[in-house]
Formats: sequence, C-alpha cells, structure tokens
Amino acid sequence: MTPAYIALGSNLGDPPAQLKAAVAALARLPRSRLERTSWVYRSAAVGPGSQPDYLNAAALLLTALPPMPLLRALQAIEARQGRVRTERWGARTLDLDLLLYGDLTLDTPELQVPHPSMARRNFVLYPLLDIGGPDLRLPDGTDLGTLVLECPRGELEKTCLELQQ
Ligand code: ROI
Repeated sequence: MTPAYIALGSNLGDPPAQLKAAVAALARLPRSRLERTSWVYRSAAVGPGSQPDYLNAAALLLTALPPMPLLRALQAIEARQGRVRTERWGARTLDLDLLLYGDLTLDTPELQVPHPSMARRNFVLYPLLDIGGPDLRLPDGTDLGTLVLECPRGELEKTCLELQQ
C-alpha cells in the first residue's frame, strides 16, 4: 500500500456536505484504506476574479491503486458530485488533487506529482501538516515543516467541522 495525500476543496453548493461526501467516497475506493483526514479550513479564494470562500482539507489514503487509476477515481468522485470543468480558476463544487503518491515524481500532461503548486498554497500545506506532520518529505527531500515556515498561514481559518463519523 502506498501513502497518497489528497487535497480537497469546495466553494459551491454546500461545501461542508461536499467535503463530507468526498471523504465517504474516498473511504469506499477499491484496494484502498482511508487512514486520516485533516481539520477543515476556510479561506478566501486565491486567484483571479471574485468567487465564494473555500473550504479545504486533506486526506491520507493507503492505496494499492496505481497513480493513473487513482487519478481517474478522484475525477469520477468530482464528476459524481457535480463538478463541471469550465474556466481554469473557476469556482467548483469539489476539487480533489493528488498531492503526493509515496515518493513518486511524475510529470505528464495529465498528472504531475508532487502537485506543482502545493508548496505555495497555505490552504494545501496546513491541512497536509495536520495529517502528515512536519517530517513528511517530498520526493526531492524537502520536509513539510520547511515549506510551512516559508508559506504564511495568513487568513486561513481552522473550523470545527468533522469530516469522518
Ligand atoms: N483558493 C482557495 N482558498 N482554496 C482552493 O482550494 C482554491 N482552489 C483553486 C483556486 C481557484 C486556485 N483558488 C483556491 O483552484
């Protein structure tokens, strides 16, 4: 089983319900076990234009699915929860990003691991810190504690929402 770290985000529909449904769907993935989920964080949308605030979280999945089948499974969960892909930075009911897959580095048009912008995004790093701890290492040897020190927490607000029963 390979540890796969997944970022969750939602800012349309009912974001708390979207994140809970996504976690339930991750727990049902074949050849996988949902190991841990982070706290849920609220933040203003990063990127161009104005859109509703986001709720973000992260999950640790132990999986025997190879990376591409895992990506397809994540996309199927997004699609089932009503995600419509329009503009690149657009609002979404659910976004599931594969951040890390063991110590794999992959750079294909469809899937880049580690996720290329994770190191700059407080809404990814702080949830990941909850479940991975500061010693979690990226394939290039950088540890999460160092990335977090370089990425201010800013206005990211920890909520008390529970993702798992
Ligand atoms: N901003 C926040 N705060 N959280 C997200 O998950 C998020 N996702 C995105 C963009 C539009 C970059 N902004 C975001 O894709």
